[in-house]
Amino acid sequence: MTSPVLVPILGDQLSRNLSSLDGLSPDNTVILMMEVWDEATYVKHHKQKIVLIFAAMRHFAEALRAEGFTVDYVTLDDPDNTGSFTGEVARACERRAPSELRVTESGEWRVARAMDEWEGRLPCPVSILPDTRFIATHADFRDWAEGRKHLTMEYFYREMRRKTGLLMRDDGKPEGGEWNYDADNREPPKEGLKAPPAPKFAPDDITQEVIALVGERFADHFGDLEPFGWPVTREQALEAADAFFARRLAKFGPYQDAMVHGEDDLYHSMLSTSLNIGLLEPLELCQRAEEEYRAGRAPLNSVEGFIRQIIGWREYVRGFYWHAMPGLAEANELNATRPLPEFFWTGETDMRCLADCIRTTREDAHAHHIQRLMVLGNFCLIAGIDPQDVADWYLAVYADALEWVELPNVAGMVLYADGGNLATKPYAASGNYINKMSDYCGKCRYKVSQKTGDGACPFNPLYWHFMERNRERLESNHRIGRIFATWDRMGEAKKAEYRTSAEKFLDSLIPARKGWARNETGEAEKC
Ligand code: FAD
Ligand code: DLZ
Ligand code: SF4
Repeated sequence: MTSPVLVPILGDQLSRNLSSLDGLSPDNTVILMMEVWDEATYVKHHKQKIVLIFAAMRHFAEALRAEGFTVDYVTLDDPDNTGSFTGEVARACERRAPSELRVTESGEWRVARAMDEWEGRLPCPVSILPDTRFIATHADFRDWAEGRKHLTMEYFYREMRRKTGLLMRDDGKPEGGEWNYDADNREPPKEGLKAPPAPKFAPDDITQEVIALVGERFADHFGDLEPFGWPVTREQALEAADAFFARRLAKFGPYQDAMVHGEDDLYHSMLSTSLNIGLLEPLELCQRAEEEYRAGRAPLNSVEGFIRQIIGWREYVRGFYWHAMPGLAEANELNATRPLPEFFWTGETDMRCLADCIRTTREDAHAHHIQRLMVLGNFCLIAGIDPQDVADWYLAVYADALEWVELPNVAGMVLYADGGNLATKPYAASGNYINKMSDYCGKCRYKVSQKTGDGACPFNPLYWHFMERNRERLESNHRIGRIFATWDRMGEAKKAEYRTSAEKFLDSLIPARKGWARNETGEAEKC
């Protein structure tokens, strides 16, 4: 092969219809895939996340080879591996003397900036192509956001409904007459609520080899290595999607916000890892969901809710990320500076809701949305945890975490660190919300009905402590401002009790030791 086109494919670009592969024939193309130390350690990812990415990359390489493509696959333990995308792309240029390097843009700011340097460093022209796997282009989001005071997701979502035609009637109105059926989707869990299990995929030889590698090289990273059951091929991901549509979609809506001890994913799809690394496409999932509705197998509130998560929230946070970076990574509007507590890594806390969410995170590299938002996130918000500590934790511990989706959720939705550009109000809640939406509180050491003092649910005093601390910033917010009238009506003695209880609890928190999320120096370790 003379002067081929060199196509680097990153670990979250495992899609056959990737823009960089479009129109290329196997005869004159070399595909480059790289397991690199920098990516595996810029935060110390959960062991299962590394297995997921490497195993899916190795399977994707096999599938491309079966089509006749030449794949240069650099494994982590290749003695010449330089440890970085830039180093490996430069080495591949020496090996292959390509006529052109063609790559799909990176999903992450950090890698995109490195890619911008390639043109000047490499001996061939470099084309960086748009990632066409998203429904909204960067320009779509920019145009929509321009001149708006508030970037409310709901209005962006309506644009996406119009653009895709999903759940739209011929007269241009939304199916069923409403855009959003969230009001029907807040059922608390019934006693004994249990969903049909999501499929788990037994690791084949390729995945077993990666599990052994990760066990050896990343032993000090957070999380259980096994059992590992995530889909690592498109076929497995399609099987997981089939199971979701057949068994869970119909009840996805009503129980979307419910939490049950030990029932980790309830009616959620468990498809985020497959979507985020490219095994599934957002539009194909939404079209399947719509078919289930049209065939009468799933109600509109469930189907609309599922579609909104994908063409609404997922597309919106991606647009928001590129709109708000690089500032978003530094944002700290509420001046939160408390270090993340050690129990986020060990799970050792008597707060039963947090312990259960951290357990599922450790066991599965997954927790569902309300666990991430209203238990783990809510705690970080009202306890005033430093946004960078929180972002590192979420980026490290979830198998579906890539910065473009993790950071807007953490800094914007959970912590209000961006000053309310993403969320219209902070999602702060006392123990009452968790008690209503879960079965956690009944067997907790703390009493959810007790507001202050020893034995009171810590969410209760922390909630008021947060409100009082941030009064100046929050009072003018029409969605939350009225809460201060309740505070003002409280007697001084009651207020003092809240303050004392919250401060006593905050003082008891042990900060996480350095080295859980990043190594001590903050630099990627040497391979
Ligand atoms: P389902 O509940 O079945 O939802 C279907 C799909 O909708 C998901 O697979 C996902 O692709 C999409 N989706 C739902 N909510 C969101 C959202 N808020 N933002 C973007 N997409 C959404 N999701 C990630 O994919 N990666 C992350 O790193 C991530 N970090 C998060 C951090 C915080 C603090 C919060 C509150 C949410 C985060 N989410 C993240 C969103 C959401 O929690 C996960 O997408 C979801 O739990 C994945 O499980 P699932 O596939 O069963 O989702
Ligand atoms: C998350 C991840 C990890 C752990 N390792 C690799 C890797 O070795 N090689 C690779 O191509 N991609 C990896 N990824 C995913 C990348 O971090 C992701 O592709 C970039 O951040 C761009 O979005
Ligand atoms: Fe969580 Fe409070 Fe309920 Fe315990 S009582 S489970 S700490 S909300």
